[in-house]
Amino acid sequence: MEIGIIGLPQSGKSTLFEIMTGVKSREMHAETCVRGLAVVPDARFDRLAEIFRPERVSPAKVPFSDVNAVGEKAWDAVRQSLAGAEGLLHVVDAFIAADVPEILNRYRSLEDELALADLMIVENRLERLAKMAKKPLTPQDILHAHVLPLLKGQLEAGRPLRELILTEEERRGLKSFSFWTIRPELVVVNTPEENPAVADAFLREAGLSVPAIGICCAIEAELMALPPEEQKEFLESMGIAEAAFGRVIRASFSLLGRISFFTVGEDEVKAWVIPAGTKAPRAAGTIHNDFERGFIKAEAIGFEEFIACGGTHAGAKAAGKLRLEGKEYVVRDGDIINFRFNV
Ligand SMILES: Nc1nc2c(ncn2[C@@H]2O[C@H](COP(=O)(O)OP(=O)(O)OP(=O)(O)O)[C@@H](O)[C@H]2O)c(=O)[nH]1
Ligand SMILES: [Mg+2]
Repeated sequence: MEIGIIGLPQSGKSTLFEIMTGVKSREMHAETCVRGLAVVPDARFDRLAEIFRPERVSPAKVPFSDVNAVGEKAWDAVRQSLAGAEGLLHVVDAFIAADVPEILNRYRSLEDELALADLMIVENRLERLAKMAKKPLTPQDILHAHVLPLLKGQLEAGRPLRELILTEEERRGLKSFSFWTIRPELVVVNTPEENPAVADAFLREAGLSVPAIGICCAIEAELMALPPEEQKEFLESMGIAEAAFGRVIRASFSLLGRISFFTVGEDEVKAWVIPAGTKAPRAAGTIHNDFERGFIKAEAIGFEEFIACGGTHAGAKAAGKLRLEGKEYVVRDGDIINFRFNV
């Protein structure tokens, strides 16, 4: 689970990465790829931490990667560094080019490059497959021979691969190619300080098929440079309720189809990150293998209900709201869970 930051040179990638993760990527010239974790803002988590006042808090985090690459080999470095990234965050510079057609041009110029890179991989593989026609084919070869022409058509039509409807098996079979346009993408429009509304105009007019958010990295960087107690004042003076980078992190988190459930107690309040649709035993396994192996039941309650019951397990139990869920239970976002297991 990782999100790779991409964008044209000098679009504000490292600035955004630094705001979100606190890792000073621009000072780390020697490192081609800088990784950092961003805390996912979650009011429910904060509330639970307030209630339990635990020794440790462990909120959900999203890993981001920022590539510092210049020169001729930059593209290769980006490709290699981000091969394992599950999702992409595309930063589009709108802080100099503040009119919509030009912003769109910038967005498209990188998207076209990504699609072209994917097309080259597809064509290479198809050529190699054609050459081995007389040799015995592996199941992987057969899958590729069957699916890749479909991908080729899609890319030639100027459409990203993520729009194709593929089976799980096909997706798995294509994984090793690390295609750019098959991965989920979030667009971040980096707006000029004096015209934040240009992002809205862009989002209205561009007709993107992927989620997008406008943010002014320069303002947010200023904000993050302040001591925490002054940050709130700064936001209020700008008439903003929440820093926009928090929304970017949250959107990145849902981009990857992740949800979180909570474990609570006086020692620790922790948000556990799982793919949406995960059943209780697998979710228990993220805490410890033994929890999955010896899974008996999940004692679960939704966050809202927990609060409605006075924010205690005793209250929840008395109200009959503590559910005992079995192996087939699909964990919901915001569940507070206590696993019963036996090994
Ligand atoms: N005015 C303005 N300048 C910005 C903004 N965000 C970034 N910059 C400036 O743009 C320049 C590039 O920012 P970076 O964050 O290093 O951009 P980058 O995409 O990481 O650049 P490369 O890694 O060199 O491709 C820096 O001089 C920043 O100060 C913004 O929102 N507004
Ligand atoms: Mg950079």
